[in-house]
Amino acid sequence: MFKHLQQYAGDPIFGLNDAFHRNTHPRKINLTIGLYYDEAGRIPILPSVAAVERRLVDDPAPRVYLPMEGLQGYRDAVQRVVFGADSQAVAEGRVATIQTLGGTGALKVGADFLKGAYPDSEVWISDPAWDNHHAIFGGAGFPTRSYPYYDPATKGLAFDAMMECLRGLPSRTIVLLHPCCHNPTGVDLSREQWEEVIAVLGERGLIPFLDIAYQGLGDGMEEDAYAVRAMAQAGLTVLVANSFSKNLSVYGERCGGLSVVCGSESEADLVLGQLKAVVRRIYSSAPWHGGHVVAGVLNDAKLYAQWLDEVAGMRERIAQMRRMVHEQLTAKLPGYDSAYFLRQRGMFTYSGLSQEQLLALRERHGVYIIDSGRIAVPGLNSSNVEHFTDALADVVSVVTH
Ligand code: KET
Repeated sequence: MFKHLQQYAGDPIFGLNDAFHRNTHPRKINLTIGLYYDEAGRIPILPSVAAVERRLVDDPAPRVYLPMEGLQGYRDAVQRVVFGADSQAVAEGRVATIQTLGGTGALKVGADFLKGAYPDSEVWISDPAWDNHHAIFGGAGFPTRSYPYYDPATKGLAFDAMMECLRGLPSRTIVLLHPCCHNPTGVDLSREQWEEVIAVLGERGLIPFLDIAYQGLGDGMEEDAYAVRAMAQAGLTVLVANSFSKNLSVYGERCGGLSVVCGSESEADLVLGQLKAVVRRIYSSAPWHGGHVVAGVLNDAKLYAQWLDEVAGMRERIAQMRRMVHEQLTAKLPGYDSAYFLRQRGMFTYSGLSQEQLLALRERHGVYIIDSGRIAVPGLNSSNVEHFTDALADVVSVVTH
């Protein structure tokens, strides 16, 4: 029955992560996937998360179905973390929020919801993109297009080209944006640039869809949410997909949220109903365990404060690795400008390395970086960073000179 199907080419991120695990190089380094590793190269179980999990075991509760929209305490916590404790839009009851299956689930529910509301819109995605954005919105039946974002010449933002493109989009076009820690480039907008984007979104009647998967890993929990809050404040209708996979290190628990900021409380009620309808028809309800873990951490004042410290620790370690790489490359590769390691934010850095260089890194040094040249910085630690910069110095000087 299914012999006519095409072979799935695999995912460029998960595929190379698997290849890394098969490699036997003694000093191999995994810089493929957006997972946070600690200084010992382990994926941490945050103490705040472990504390809640112990409670859930010691005082077990029946694993009932959650409501379609998820746990109330979880949804409240999403609103506080993403929009801020003092959000006017939240206070006015204008934000419809549901618990979702990770950030990916939030994007999928949002995409299906928008397909019902605006079936003829296009979805515009940054160039380059997290590939799954095209797949998710394409899969929901939208044509997807790209707006300019990254300038390889400066390894920075192509802001003028981006703005020119946004200014030309028809009303009700959906624009996918990353509030912080852009994946794959690590290149973010400044607050002044966000203000300009917000003005154009408002003037043109565009629909911003924000994907915030790395809140707290760039400049800080509040700082990283600037664009979300500024858009809500400006009165825009905006969708926000957030993920707790990285900042709570609960990847496999599938914990995210989808929020839609609406013009009024009654509109938010309508939207919430439609979001529930989408959830019901695709997976019915969100996970009980992950929901209770996240709500347990975020709704307990002590654990919440502890979690903020844990995220600060991750953020500072990433920043330190960026500084170490820059320092070592400056010494090992004079003439190679590695300042982009310092400028780019969050988990990812966009290296601009060629396919030949990436292949040499894998084959000669066991250093795994995905084909786009995106480096997942948390795979580095003080024990392997020398090997990484040696390897980079080798392929950059050998292959290009
Ligand atoms: N949005 C972005 C921008 C993102 O980078 C990821 C994951 C997600 C959403 C998915 O979040 P989740 O809560 O896991 O559903 N990115 C990493 C892993 C992946 O590709 O799925 C990555 O880019 O390596």
